[in-house]
Amino acid sequence: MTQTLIPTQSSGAMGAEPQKTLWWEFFTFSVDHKIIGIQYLVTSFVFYLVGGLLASIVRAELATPDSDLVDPAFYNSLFTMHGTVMIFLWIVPAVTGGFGNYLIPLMIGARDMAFPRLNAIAFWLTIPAGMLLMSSFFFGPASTGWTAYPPLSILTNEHVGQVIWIGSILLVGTSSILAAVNFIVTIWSMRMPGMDLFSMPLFCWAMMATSVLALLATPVLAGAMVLLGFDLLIGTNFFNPTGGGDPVVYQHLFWFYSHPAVYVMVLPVFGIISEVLPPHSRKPIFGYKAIAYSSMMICFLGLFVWAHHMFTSGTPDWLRVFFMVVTLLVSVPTGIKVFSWVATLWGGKLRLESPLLFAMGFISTFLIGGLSGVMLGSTPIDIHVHDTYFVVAHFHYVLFGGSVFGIYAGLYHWFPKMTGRMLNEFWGKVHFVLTFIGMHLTFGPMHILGLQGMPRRVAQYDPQFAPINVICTIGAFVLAISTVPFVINAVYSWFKGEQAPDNPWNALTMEWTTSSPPIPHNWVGEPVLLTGPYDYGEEYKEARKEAAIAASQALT
Ligand code: HEM
Ligand SMILES: [Cu+2]
Repeated sequence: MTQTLIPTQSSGAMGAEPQKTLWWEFFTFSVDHKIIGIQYLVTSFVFYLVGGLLASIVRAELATPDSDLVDPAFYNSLFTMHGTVMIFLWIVPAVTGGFGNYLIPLMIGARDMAFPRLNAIAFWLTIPAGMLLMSSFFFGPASTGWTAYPPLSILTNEHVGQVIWIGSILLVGTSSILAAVNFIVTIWSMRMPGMDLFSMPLFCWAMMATSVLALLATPVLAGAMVLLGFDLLIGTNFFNPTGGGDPVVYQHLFWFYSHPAVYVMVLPVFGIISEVLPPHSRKPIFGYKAIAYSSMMICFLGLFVWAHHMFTSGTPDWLRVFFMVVTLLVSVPTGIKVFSWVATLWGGKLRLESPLLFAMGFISTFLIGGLSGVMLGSTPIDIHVHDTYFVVAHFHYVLFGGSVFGIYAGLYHWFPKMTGRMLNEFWGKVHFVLTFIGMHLTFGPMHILGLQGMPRRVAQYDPQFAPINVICTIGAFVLAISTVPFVINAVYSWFKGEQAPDNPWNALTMEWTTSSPPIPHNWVGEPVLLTGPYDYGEEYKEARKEAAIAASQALT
């Protein structure tokens, strides 16, 4: 692939000798944000495979109405561990720790994160957290759902597994808090000269909103976990109704974190999409400020919607109305984003390669998840389909169609920067098609199952639901297979792929102005800002030419 002269925003390090990271460095306590970012991405992807394996067993069990593959008690553990691994060990670390760490310093022209050692500590907390959680398979893993509602979670037979589960959540929570502090300080205080808040890439806005949310909400989860741990271990009665405790208080504390956690899982992905669309459609992003402000609006509103998970928990009517209204309001900033993305694509010169395909897959599936979310947000509908497969369909459209598609878009887009190699495009397309089909086949029919009344979290079900469940299970196996071309492509390309140019997509954000992979400390000399992050298309042609001349003069 040839390097055309799109101006670099910076004068430093285009064509500099790339950073050669030796394989063993990925296993060290490195303080380099790029190594830490890749450590997060690879580790969390391994956990994704674990979570996917658990999901496959769950779906295999559900291929028939009887509980014939695993016993029902173990089935409970399987979906509990699946949900926990997917959220706490895959999506959250991948989108924040992975992409956040790798990209933020590069995008704002900084040499590293504000607190590199804290950064390494945050990463190295996730490994023991994951191993701890996995170790519970030897003792009887937690089986009370990823929500661990008391009184069930205090009275569970899987006492040890539940305690391990709490310990593991506390470790990943601590890691999240440390990472959030680091992101906020870095974005706020380490931007390069000339880059004000409104000229930084939208991914940075998204990470700012995410980190504020994580910082405000995670300590509340930690509090809930500690109290639950006390109830379990030393017999306190915070949540135990027989001792005068209140289980509903747990639900409030849990969802005060866990609804924002949904935004922690999708806001960074919104950021990724805003970075992927402009270079691959050769158009400026539509509505920069609208997208930036809508991230902050989602961050703010997202803190006041948690009790929409508790419409059937005896919540008083006036409070249900409040939470319903705020929940529906969240669709405004989200709609603004979707509108802006579609408007960015509109009339663009679309380069229909894997990054853009996954980004468009994201927009379409996330939209469906958003619409079923609006339905669930209205109290009467939620009361009707609460705890049915409709809810399972909804959150997988958001988390799989949203987060996972976005992560893949980001991986295909930045893989050349991270490794200095191109991914194979043909296998990328195969991966996309299989994932897209598998995703809709698995989760689409679950809407119908839910509306027909099939409850979630059950190993056995009424035989009338069998045909649709077979479709979902086939879809899940297509999804499992879809990962194979990606894994092979990624591993092969990392070692043997076509050499990547510094800027294969002719993109304008700062990370593309240094070598692929970037040199240690990212730039030789001071990086200089020459164009806005999204100055694509005819209207900026002259400006880009001038910037190119200025850049080449600065180099000589
Ligand atoms: C890889 C394909 C996936 C398949 C086939 C799959 C399938 C399932 C199934 C069958 C359940 C059980 C539903 C129930 O009985 O309530 C479930 C639950 C769940 N899944 Fe997935 N899932 C997949 C990916 C994901 C991803 C990417 C996430 C991201 C966070 C996720 C998060 C969850 C959560 C939070 C639960 C709820 C667990 C609970 O009820 O405690 N899943 N999934
Ligand atoms: Cu929610």
